[in-house]
Amino acid sequence: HVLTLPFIARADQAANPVAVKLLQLMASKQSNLCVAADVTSASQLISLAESTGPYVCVFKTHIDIVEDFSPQLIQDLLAVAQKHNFLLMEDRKFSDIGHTVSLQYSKGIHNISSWADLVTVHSVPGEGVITGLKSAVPNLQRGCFIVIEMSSAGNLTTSSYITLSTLSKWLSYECVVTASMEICEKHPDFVAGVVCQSPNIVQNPGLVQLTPGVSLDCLNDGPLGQQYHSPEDIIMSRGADIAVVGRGITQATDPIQAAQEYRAKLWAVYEKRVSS
Ligand code: 5IU
Repeated sequence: HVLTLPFIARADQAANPVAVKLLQLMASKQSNLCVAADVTSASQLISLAESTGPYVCVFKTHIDIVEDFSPQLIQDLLAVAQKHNFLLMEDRKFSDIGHTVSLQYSKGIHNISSWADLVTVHSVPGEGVITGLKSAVPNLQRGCFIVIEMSSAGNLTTSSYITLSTLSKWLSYECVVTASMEICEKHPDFVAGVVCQSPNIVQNPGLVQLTPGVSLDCLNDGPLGQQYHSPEDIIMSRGADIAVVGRGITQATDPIQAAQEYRAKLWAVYEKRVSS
């Protein structure tokens, strides 16, 4: 079963080169922690990468929120990623037609495809969104994660309230999951994994499950709609391979200590899962 298979064994079964690298890196670095670097200045972004870098497998950015962005920031980020051996994921959530996303990916001031090992993408537009992204990077080793379920309250990607009266909602949810997984299977060279909240969506051991909404201290962020779960819940019950932690680390009094604590707790649950 995919959940009890060690990352290193799954690396052999991954078709996307970034997924292979990621699974190997997670095993060697003993980290299934992705930090969500939702910060708005270049200096904050670099200092967070420097301080949490030794403990993470993926450093996830929203590059469009950086107010003093410059190409130098990318050079600095790449240098820190190499120094501390982590991958860069731009959480762009591409969601337009293929032609447009190919331009958003490889043009404009952020030139995402030139530096981000991984990007996130919504499956809503259909397969063209993947072929569009792929067409922009024919010669680069790049990968994407397809968003299937979100962590936010009231999101339209949940099947959790199945009753007869909501049967049609449940059926359409099942269709979204099935169709999204079909897109994954059709593009194994480019799809590294999926973003979701439930186990059993990922059946292919070569695909990685990334799951946001993790906190040791909070259950939610009030009216903003985020919903948090414990490391135990996210790795064991929800099937996450990689857990995404943002404010639990970035807003901690001591982000280094928080990153160490999240890494240790998340890795311990993964070890328990593979030995069960
Ligand atoms: N993120 C989510 N939920 C999702 C998806 C992405 O929270 O369903 I898809 C992103 C947003 C943010 C990070 O960058 O993950 C979580 O940050 P906090 O741990 O601060 O809530």
